[in-house]
Amino acid sequence: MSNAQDFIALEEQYGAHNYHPLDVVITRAEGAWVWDVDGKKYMDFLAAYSAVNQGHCHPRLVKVMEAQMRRVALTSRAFRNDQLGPFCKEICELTGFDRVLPMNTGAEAVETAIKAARKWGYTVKGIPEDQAEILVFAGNFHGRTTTIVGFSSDEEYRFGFGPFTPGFKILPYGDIEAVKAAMNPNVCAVMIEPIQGEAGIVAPPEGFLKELRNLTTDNNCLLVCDEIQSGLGRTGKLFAYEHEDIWPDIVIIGKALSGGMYPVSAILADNEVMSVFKPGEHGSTYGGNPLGAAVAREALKILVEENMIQRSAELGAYFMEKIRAIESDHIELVRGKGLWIGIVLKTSAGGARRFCEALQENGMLCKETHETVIRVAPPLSVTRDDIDWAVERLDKVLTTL
Ligand code: IF1
Repeated sequence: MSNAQDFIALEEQYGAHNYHPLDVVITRAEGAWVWDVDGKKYMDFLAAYSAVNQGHCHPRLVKVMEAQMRRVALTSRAFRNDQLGPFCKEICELTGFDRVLPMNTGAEAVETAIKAARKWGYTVKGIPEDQAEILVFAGNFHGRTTTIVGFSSDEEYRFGFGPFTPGFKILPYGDIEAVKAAMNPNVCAVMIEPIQGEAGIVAPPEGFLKELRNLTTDNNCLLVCDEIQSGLGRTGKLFAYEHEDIWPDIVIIGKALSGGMYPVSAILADNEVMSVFKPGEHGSTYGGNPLGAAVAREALKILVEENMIQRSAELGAYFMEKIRAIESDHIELVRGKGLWIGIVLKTSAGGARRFCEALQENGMLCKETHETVIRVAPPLSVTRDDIDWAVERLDKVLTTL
């Protein structure tokens, strides 16, 4: 079988229709580039929602995966393995946290953070049983489990999936007064994306995270940062919360933790919080397995050794400047941090999807978000020449369509 239409037809006939992807059928990838089944080459400006920050099929990751798969891939946590310990040590040294708890998908790590926060609320803070509250923000995206979609503010994600887990309150993103008003002794945590991805690469007002940190400290509750998409170099820092120089109580990571090879997620926390988990109280068959631990170790090393965090900061600033210079009547504003840029279109532009389709024609794969935002988030291995190439095409599409 070779024709793209055949592959699409199979998916349409036998797959659930829970997505509406661009009709590009990818068969191969390398670094910032992907190839479709007809041999056409594209620059990947989504990077699997930041899971391939290190670039597609990074040779070092492929090598480690291969070698580890031949040795041992899965032991379960009933036994120990020789990759988990080194992984824990290395990630703690890199991030500065005391401890790590590995899981697999992002949503699982979010669930883990929710469990940690609640348990901390009951066992350390002394919240009465089943009364713990977690404050979250409108526009959030933390995953797709029934608990998580229950506190989404987006009907598309939640409609028809109830009844939902109680204990969450949704507040306007970036509104410190709203958080103050919602504070009460039963609040165990505030959970936030330091920059909201799905909402369209939206940052809270400057100083908000710092105020939120102070407020949570003053009210004896935890600050939980979901860095699944914003973390591991995407915004030009290891973690997006570093832009405001704060220290969260729990950090949730996933996606690029394995450089796109295999799902690996985790939460990071200091001793006081992480020690709420006792043997048997939480876990997962695959979480902390030797294959995942080995690939995550290498993925983190690549970020550091290939200066990807600094590249994100520098090339992101360069890219943003170039995009801002595009003279198009369709552009409302350009926002973002590092190599995470949202081109917000005016309502008169007729939606971002048609621009993404035109960019696809021109060899660039982008994914719109919230109808009006073109999301630009290439692998952090992207070069200045790649960016110049992309800007030319963005300019063409945004000025001629
Ligand atoms: C899909 C969005 C991005 C995340 C944050 C947790 C998770 C995600 C901040 C859950 C996942 C993904 C999932 C993917 C599309 C995507 C997405 F548009 F839906 F919102 F990236 F912008 N926290 N984000 O961004 O992690 O369980 O998926 O590993 O189609 O659901 P997961």
